[in-house]
Amino acid sequence: MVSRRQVLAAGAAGGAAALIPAGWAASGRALAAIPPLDAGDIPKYVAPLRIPPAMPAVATGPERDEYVIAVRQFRQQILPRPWPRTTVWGYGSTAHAGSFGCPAPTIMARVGRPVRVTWVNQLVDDRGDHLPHLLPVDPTVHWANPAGGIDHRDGHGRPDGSRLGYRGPVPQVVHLHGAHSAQESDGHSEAWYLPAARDIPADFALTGGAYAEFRSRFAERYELRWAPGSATFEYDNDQRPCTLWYHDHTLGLTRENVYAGPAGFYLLGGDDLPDGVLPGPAPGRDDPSTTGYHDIPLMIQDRSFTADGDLFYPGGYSSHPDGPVWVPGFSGSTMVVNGRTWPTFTVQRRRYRFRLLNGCNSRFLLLSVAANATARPARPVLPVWQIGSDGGLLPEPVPHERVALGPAQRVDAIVDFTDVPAGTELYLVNEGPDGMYGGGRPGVDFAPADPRTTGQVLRFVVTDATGADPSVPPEQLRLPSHPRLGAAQRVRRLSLNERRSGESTIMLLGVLDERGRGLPLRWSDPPTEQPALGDTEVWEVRNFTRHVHPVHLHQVQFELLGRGHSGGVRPDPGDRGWMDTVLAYPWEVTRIKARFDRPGRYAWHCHLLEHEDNEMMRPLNVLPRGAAAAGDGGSATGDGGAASAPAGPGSASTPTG
Ligand SMILES: [Cu+2]
Repeated sequence: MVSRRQVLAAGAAGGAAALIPAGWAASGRALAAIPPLDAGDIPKYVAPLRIPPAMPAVATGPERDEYVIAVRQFRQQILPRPWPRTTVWGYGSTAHAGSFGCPAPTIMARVGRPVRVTWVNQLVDDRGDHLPHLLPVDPTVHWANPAGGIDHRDGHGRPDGSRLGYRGPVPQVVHLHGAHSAQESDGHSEAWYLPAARDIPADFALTGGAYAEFRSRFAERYELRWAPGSATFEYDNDQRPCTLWYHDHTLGLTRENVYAGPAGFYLLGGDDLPDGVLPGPAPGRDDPSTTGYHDIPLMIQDRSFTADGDLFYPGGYSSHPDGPVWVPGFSGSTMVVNGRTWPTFTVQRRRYRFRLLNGCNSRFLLLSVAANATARPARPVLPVWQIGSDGGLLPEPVPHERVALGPAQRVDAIVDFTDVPAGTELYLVNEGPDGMYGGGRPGVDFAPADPRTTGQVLRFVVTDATGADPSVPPEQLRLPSHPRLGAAQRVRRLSLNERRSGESTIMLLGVLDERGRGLPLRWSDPPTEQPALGDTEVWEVRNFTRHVHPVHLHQVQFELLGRGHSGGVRPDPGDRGWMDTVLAYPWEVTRIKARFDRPGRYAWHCHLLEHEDNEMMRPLNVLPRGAAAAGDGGSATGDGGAASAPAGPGSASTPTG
């Protein structure tokens, strides 16, 4: 049993790396390995902020833009010199060897024009042999499990005695997070594929259980058959302009695949506002090298490193004798923005648009702009004007002193440096916790992140403006109105639960039983969330755990209706836009509304990647009209102010009005 005291002691000795508070680790011995690189020894604000360029396309045209994007292994200067470059994985265009990066180049898309991407798994060495994972892989969780062959893929594997666990070829599949994708292009967790390597053992499964079905569906729709080691997805871009991101989504391996680096932004532009109203531009595909950017994505991630500058992720952690075992949460010891630890960004005295993304595995961020990097509580000196959330612009700009950002969430924000004297240094600071988040206020309900390390994110150095700023000040900005969803046909009552599993406590999604208690279900249990095509549903998600979980639904952008003990508390202004990931607070009911208008197999899950990878994910199957099965967790409609009363287990009933 790891006590809080032991963990803190280990953290102090090891540079507060890989904290696993008692709340995350209900069992297991003390950490077997503490990374030797002390984050306090890394100088901050040395390297300039990296701004991911636009992803090169292989073809553009009126019908669609086409890309061929691979994931490869390479080295990138993430820590400041003289530390060596870090070996990472990342995406880039196969037609441009220099384009690979972490984060990857940004895919620039437009509403109404589809994007087709062939995603290639190129985790192979120079000879074409497979590369093993950069990090320990627990083969015993419910995961892709290629070594299990056709019969045991997408199941639990066996430990093979290695402390690093599975060392075979690494499965990959890409999910465009927040996209309104057809099922075959969604990046389903069981649609993974191995690289087309020379040395794959003959008894391995080359693809996940859903791959062949989605390959046929894609071939039927587009007359294009996926090549081995790849999948081609088409994104229709038939949704509001917004900030999406793409990342790996392999069953039971997402935490380590994403941690190793593969992720990028996908900016869906449109004409919801005239050009120039918002700060811009963002990087474009054919920009001259002198272009100044004022619309900048910031992917914020926590990472730990070894003394050699390699990525560190805990392995061999538990008492399990046979190899690495899943950890219930992860907190890195450094903050990495756009692929560099604690970068510095020279801004002009003008407005900037920042697409903030929390790309951490488990860490919650509480961000503000302060003049003092280490004072706590932080004293914000500039408001962060939120203009959008996951799914597009908000009804109106919302000024925040502090912005809360859970894993996978995006905040589209404007920061106005116009009145800041040149020469001023400001800091983006983080007061979220160095461990599991249960809600509440920093310094009152939990200790904020270490102000010397993970409590700092990015430095701004303000300089004079070199040109006029045509953008509208955020306090005068009028945002376009957006449609609200109509009445719901169904209310579904769902649960977030904590259960003992062997030596660990794991988190599970589920429904409610007849007494209104959480009835936890695993990924492989029969599907319960099966909306009828075209239906609008209210989901009431009861959190029976001590932790905040970011709940993500595929296919849809949803509205948050209410929170609180009965789900009747109106959302904060920043939560009144469209979202694909919502924070579900402990002991509260989080009520959301969504319309499911694409048929097929999708998923909903917790976006704490350690949770998602160990069963906190459930099928979301949208059924053709008339095919909605009984036992799909529905109940009478009730769109009003509060949660509906519990009914039978997974009971389904028709709407009453
Ligand atoms: Cu969770």
